[in-house]
Amino acid sequence: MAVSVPGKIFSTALSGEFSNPTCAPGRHSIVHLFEWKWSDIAQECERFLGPYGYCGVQISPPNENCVITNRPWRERYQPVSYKLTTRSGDEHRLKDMIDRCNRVNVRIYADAVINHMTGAGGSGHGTAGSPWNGQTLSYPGVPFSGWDFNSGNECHSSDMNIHNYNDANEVRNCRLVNLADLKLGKDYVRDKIAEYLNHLIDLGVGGFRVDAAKHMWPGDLRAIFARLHNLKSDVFGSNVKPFIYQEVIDMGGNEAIKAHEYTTFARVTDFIFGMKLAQVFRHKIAAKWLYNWGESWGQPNTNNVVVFIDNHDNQRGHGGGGGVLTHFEPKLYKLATEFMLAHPYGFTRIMSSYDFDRSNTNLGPPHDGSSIKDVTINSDLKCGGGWTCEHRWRQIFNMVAFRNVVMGTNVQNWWDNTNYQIAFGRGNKGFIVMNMDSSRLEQTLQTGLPAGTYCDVISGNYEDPNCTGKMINVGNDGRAHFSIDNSSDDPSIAIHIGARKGHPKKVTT
Ligand code: LM2
Ligand code: CA
Repeated sequence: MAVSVPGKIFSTALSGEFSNPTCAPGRHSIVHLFEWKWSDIAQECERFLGPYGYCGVQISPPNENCVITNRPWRERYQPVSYKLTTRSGDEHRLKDMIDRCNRVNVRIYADAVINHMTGAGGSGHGTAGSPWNGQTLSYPGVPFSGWDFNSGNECHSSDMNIHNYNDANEVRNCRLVNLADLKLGKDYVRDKIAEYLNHLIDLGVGGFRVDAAKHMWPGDLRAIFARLHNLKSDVFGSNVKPFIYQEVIDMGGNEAIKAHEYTTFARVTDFIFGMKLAQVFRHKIAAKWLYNWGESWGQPNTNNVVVFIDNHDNQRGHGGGGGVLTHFEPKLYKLATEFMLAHPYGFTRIMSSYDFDRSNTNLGPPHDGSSIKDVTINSDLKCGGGWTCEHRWRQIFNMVAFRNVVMGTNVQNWWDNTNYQIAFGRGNKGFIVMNMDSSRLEQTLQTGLPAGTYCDVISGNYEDPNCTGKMINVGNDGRAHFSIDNSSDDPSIAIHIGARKGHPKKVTT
């Protein structure tokens, strides 16, 4: 059944002041290098992310955090001050990384934890040596004191914690898992946070992921963002605002807080995306329904979202819950990621993980004593030493390039077998065929592409002048024959004009 779907990517909806990704031209995806050291990220920008067409990197929170026994990853979500020293490196390393990445056209987006400080209760010293006391709410490294936190005046729950997600006041003024909740209505608090974010902007970052945005009033966030500097003009040009994407977990249910409260000024992370795609690739919803993927599935406007298959929380059953696909199920994970990158909806983020035992969801990154280990790179491009590096999987990095090459085109030439075999094109630039069905796919399809011999970028690479994987011949009529064994590890084929024999290879536009 051939259906033509009118594409919808150039929306008329206004997007916010901070919604524009600040990628270098021709680049359209970021990767979260979760818990990597700054020195490793600097090298990764130069040796891989730049050459392979990535736009940028989401880094772990760069500010001082509390030190927890066995150094779980989650200690980095308990700020002690805004000094730039963590297990990933100090300010000098951070600056070196930002400069080196910017030089090869890769942007840095910092994870900004600004809703709270450490857990209330306990005391100690942070990763930069600053003392903190969660009993008295004293954080002299900023400095913040008890006056700077929400109290019983603002939060009316029995124990100061959040229990009722149907009460917006409680969700925003009480404590998220007992974390000391900052009083963001105060100018002093807003100023300190803006000073921190401006420090990062002046070092050259391109923007921020805002942690726990659901737990902050949109008006408070706007007041903080209004204080932000423009990005460094030598890198980004003049009058460019930071790119901001806010973590708002809105599954489309009945909770009090909705993603759309935040999308008039910046983007939100779209949690419906990974949940629904997991249902499709786990055979709970037939793939043919993807023909109208995007807003029709209850998701925000394409210009207002950052999309992803999994993130550092939901891949281990934290925030936003389980059920998503992860690197632990590589066949389905690759297919879902290929679909995400082939489809025009949203601004795409790739997760790059480290291995962990799923019975210990707190386990920190590969380490030697208290130091994070170097990321090791094998001769086949993959990583070793416990680093998973999904962003280096061929099927994924080649589809990052596919997305760059087809950007600006609509979904066209949709085809499905009424079940789990689907195919679609992107203008006259790219075409993908996927077989999640229980039988072989054997089809001649209209690709919309110019005649020629194309390298399938799922089974191999285009190494000019050769394809290392399958080759697909597109005839003068735009049609090509596809044959996909459903039991193969990679039951999909993707071709695009940046990997066409006899033409120069392209990974960006
Ligand atoms: C986020 N987004 O809104 C992060 O993506 C998520 O990783 C953070 O939680 C959360 N918000 C707060 O920044 C993680 C982790 C929690 C952990 C917190 C703080 O998912 O489990 O909470 O970081 O480290 C932990 C304990 C919790 C305890 C709390 C305070 O798990 O039981 O609460 O610390 O001591 C008593
Ligand atoms: Ca709050």
